[in-house]
Amino acid sequence: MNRKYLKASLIAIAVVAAFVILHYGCQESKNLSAGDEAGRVYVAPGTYDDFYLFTSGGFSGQIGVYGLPSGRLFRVIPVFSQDPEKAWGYSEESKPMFMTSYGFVPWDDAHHPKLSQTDGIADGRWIFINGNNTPRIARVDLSTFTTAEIIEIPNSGGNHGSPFLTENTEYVVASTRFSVPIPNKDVPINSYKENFKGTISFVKVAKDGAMNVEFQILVPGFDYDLASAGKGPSHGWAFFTSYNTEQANTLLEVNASQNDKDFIAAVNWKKAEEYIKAGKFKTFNSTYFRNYYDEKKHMGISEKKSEVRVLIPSECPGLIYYLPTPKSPHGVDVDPTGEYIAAGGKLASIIVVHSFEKMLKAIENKEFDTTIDGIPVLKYESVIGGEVKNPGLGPLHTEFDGNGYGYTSSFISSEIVKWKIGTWEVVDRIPAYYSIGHLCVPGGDTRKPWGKYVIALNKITKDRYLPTGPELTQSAQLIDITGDKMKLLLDFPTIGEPHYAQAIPADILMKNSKKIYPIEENQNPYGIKAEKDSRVERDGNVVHVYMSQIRTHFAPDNIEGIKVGDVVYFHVTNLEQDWDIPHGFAVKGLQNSELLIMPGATETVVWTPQNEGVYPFYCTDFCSALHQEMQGYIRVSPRGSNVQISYGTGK
Ligand code: K7E
Ligand code: CUA
Repeated sequence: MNRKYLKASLIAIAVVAAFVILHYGCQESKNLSAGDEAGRVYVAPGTYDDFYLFTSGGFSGQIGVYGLPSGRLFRVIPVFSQDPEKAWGYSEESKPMFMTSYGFVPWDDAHHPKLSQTDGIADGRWIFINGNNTPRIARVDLSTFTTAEIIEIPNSGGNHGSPFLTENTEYVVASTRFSVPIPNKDVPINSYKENFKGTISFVKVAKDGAMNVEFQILVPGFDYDLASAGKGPSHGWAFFTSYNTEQANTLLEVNASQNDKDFIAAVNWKKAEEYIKAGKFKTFNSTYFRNYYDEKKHMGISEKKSEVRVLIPSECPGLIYYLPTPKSPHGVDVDPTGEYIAAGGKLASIIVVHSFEKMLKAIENKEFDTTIDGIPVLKYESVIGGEVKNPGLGPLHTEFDGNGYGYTSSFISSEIVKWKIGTWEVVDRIPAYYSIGHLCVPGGDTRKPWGKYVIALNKITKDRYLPTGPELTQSAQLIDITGDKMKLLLDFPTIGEPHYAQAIPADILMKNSKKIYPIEENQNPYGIKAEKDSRVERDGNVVHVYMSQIRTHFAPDNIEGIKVGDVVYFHVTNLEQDWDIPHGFAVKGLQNSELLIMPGATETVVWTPQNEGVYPFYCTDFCSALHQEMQGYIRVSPRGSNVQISYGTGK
């Protein structure tokens, strides 16, 4: 072999090697095993964290995903609010998820994440969360950590008491916080007592997760606040707190705090199913939307619905009863045995615990005080199971540890109070910093709590964090409950305002976590399966760009023939089939948001160029050592120019 040839070959090999290292270098470092020559140590998932914690974002409308016990934030799942990071609500595919009977509503106030259950135990398939403002329930798929469905709740003034679910995820429930005229109509507000009503909704969940508003119950015009479904012996029932039984429509702070006791509504939903089957419902014409994300099409689909079945309590004896409960109750929580129903009476000096068994007896013996709109009010003494004395001020929510203890958050005295089921004595208390709302024990709302921790979800942090201007962070606190005394382990800030949270052992979710979307299953009508299918097509002033991405280039990456006034659809398919290799897409001056496309997925963004010129586009996610090279140009010519569409990769 001549020396010149050998030298050229060696250079060629070196160039190829450098290219390979640059090209795949980043991915390699993500796949570290045991440790590498540089001394970097691989840490197996679960080394630091053995639980996932899902917190509601409150007014942020999203779900935060944290590890426990570290308190590290892993991800924010966009649910009800637009999120340019992931093009949620900006991409053409995700926009239909925000459709409602009020139009496109790109935000909400999300309070209660709730994990799907099988046999009363969290199973890790989905997490549901309520939209409080524009009444909706979302279902998030926990194999992809993305929002799979959002259904609107008709005939509701605000969906606060939601989405609490039954033992086998047969139903997620929803109750209206604000009573309104139903169906809604133009009436004087001071005709509240005669015109305003509440609704309690049962949303059926199919095997594949699809939701449907199965039926609603028309109830007196109180404020229905929170809910909890029965379990074990009380499976088949669901419980809803209500306040403002005074039916005030102004200055509720005074006017809705008159009655000594308000009610927990106990609904026999098995009975409701019988009434539905027997045709004892009224059909209301109510418009609402069901939006779901088709995982194969990579596309949100909006369905408009127009009817809902409504049960009227006075025509359905045995459907619903009121349990008198002091005073303006907020939370309601059923213990793991299914026998006890604890109520957080915000203005009460005790925690009231109703007995399910006594409730059934009282119903049988007709121990009623009175009847309201066909709903019997049971006698307080007949249903009471116990009263926890000295529970702190402003009790709100209770979770259970599975060892016979309840943990109640007290907002005003800012503490968690631990009490014993049966003896009703307070056995421990720990301060929360500060103003605790909900609290969460892993599985603490299920038949078999995992226990170990209680997480305080706090509204106010005052001096515990560095100041960040007029608003300080909200926070969670991790508290050890394995001993007799609760022990504070950690504070960590949260995304938005945490209301409720749910925790689940990591291994239940990890084994189902999806790594890629198989490209051969991609049915997006604008998706392409290979680079050779990439193209640009003009249809009047609409231009479709079918674009592919793979480390580390776009195809096409040079596009000409676009004109001012065109509406350009970039349909971008990420052809990667490797875990954790999303690519981004953005063009200069893009008016909505970048795209972040998962391996095997297609997403679309619309661009309307305003001025002639040459516009760069590029990948927004540092996907490999040659990420910066992942770029291209689009030439935009004046209106009426005769530059023809052309495109390519310059090969
Ligand atoms: Cu108590 Cu909206 Cu569940 Cu907040 S609610 S704290
Ligand atoms: Cu693709 Cu950076």
